[in-house]
Amino acid sequence: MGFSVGIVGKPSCGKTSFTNAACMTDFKVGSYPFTTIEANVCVTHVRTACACADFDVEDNPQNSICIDRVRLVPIKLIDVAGLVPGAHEGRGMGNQFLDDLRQANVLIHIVDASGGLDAEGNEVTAGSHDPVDDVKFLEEELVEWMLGIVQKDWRRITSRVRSEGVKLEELLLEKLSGLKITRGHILRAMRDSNLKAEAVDKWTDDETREFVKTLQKSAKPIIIAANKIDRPNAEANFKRLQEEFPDYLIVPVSALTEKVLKDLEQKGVIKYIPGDDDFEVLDPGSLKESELDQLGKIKEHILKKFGGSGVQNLLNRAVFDYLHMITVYPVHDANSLTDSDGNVLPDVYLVPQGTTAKEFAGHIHTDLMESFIHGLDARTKMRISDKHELKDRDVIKIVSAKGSK
Ligand SMILES: Nc1nc2c(ncn2[C@@H]2O[C@H](COP(=O)(O)OP(=O)(O)OP(=O)(O)O)[C@@H](O)[C@H]2O)c(=O)[nH]1
Ligand SMILES: [Mg+2]
Repeated sequence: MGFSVGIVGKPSCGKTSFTNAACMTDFKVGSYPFTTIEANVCVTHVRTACACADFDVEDNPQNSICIDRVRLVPIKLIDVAGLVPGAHEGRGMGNQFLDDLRQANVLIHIVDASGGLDAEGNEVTAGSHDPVDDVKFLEEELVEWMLGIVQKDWRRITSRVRSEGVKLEELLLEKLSGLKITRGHILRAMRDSNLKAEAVDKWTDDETREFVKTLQKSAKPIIIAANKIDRPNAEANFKRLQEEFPDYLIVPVSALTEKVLKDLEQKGVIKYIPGDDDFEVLDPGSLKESELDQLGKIKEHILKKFGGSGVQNLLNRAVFDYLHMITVYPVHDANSLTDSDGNVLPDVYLVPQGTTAKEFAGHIHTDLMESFIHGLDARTKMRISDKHELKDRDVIKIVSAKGSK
């Protein structure tokens, strides 16, 4: 599957709790550091208006789900081992977890906003640790890791650029394509850090680091979950994080709340739609007074106050508002909007804004891109060329020399 989100942060900040709440999985959670060692991988969904409403049709989704004209598009979460300072030098679980993040398009940094853990994830007096430090150190670790990859065989690279005239971006792409880093990312980072590829042998260490930092920001951007917002001190820290990092997307989150509500929804005790700031108790008689009281507190002090538990909202905002991904529906027949089996609007793909019709064909299958002839817009029934930029909720038939989709 295409779109992957890496879940990162120091030990015990709540990565696995967030993942379990989002995916309704049962991976091990613990109040001691390094509960997770091997990465947990699972699937959840982001929610967006479905194209079925535009065409007023009943759909038969295959790779996704449609509920009341809202399309649930699958994304992959990768919950990795906790990150401690010096991880790039092998401390804690070392670099293993970073390698697990190679395929991530974006990272969600789970921060313990209650300030109740030291930098290594050990419990300390609530409020005594400053989460601002966590944000700074995670970025530094990430940059060190990428720098290590970029600078491997650096001398050989610089001399090949200088003496053989090989393009630097090609050599870097070779190293970095496994990290989902594209030529576009590399060229943009060089431009933004004002560095000339031809003069790479003259780049200072600081300049190379600056280049890698810029590359990280566009290729592995970080979004912040101010988690444990249900705990004392967390709200004040959330506000401080916002002040300190005005350019970041920071969302208050209570992974614990989301899991509790989803579990109760699954048992039929409440009606709750993830992302909502409310729920309905279906059978109050089945709950003890104290349980009802607890639910009332959750509603008042978390859902109403912060606009929801934050888990679903964070994922939606990360994908659509922050990364500007759009949804595009490939079909076999642009009139009936079906695949070759007659399913209406069967599949939806998440692609970056600005994706062209030909690039979109490549998202479905490399063959389809290589043999691309033209596209057909199901709304307008107009032909579209390879360079035509797609819009959100476009329904497209791809016509290729090897058949169509
Ligand atoms: N109050 C509160 N506690 C939480 C929340 N999220 C997680 N926790 C608690 O924090 C502790 C650590 O949670 P985990 O999900 O195991 O943390 P982790 O980041 O995966 O930890 P490692 O795998 O060890 O790196 C557990 O005791 C959780 O119950 C939250 O939103 N609110
Ligand atoms: Mg864990």
